[in-house]
Amino acid sequence: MEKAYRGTLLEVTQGDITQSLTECIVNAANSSLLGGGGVDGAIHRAGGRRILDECIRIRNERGGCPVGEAVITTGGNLKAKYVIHTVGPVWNGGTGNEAEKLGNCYRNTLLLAAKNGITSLSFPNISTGIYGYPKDKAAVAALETVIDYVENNNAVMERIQFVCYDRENYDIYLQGLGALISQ
Ligand code: AR6
Repeated sequence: MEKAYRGTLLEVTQGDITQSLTECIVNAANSSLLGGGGVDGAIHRAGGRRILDECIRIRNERGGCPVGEAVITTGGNLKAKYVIHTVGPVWNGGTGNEAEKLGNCYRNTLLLAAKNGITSLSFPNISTGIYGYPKDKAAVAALETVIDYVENNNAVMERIQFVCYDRENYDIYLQGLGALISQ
């Protein structure tokens, strides 16, 4: 599904984000920036050593990446030229400002992308795997934040893709994007 909105093409797809053809893909990392399982593991495996080397350099300079913030590296061997690594919140029943923290991931990623002249990027469904964030609630935070960014930064991004790995997230995003943009 794709929808043009305020000069940006918003897309929902299902698949493996390491295969995305956007200029940048987003990683659901952890604060150590040293890799892990899930989409983080897949990106480091497909992107190779250069991504980890840059992550280690950033970690040495600023001690990792706090929840809600974002850092940028090369895309290494990926088709994407860049990877933006952001750290989602661990779901704690909704008692730890998780929605705000998750929104910060999407907002800070878009701000960092724009600062680097990136015009197309792909997001995974941050925090909805190992970090246990309920998929429907995570999609609301993601979509509302991205749409708010697009409304306030007309046509800065040409294309923003939501790459869903599982069918449940895919269906949630199809429904969510349709509902939010037809309003
Ligand atoms: N392409 C797109 N989406 C994927 C892929 C892929 N190749 N693989 C998994 N997903 P997760 P989190 C989806 O667990 O919850 C790591 O160890 C997955 O189905 O990757 O933010 C990090 O180092 C889910 O919907 O990230 C952290 O320690 C979504 O990506 C921790 O996990 C996010 O799931 C971060 O946990």
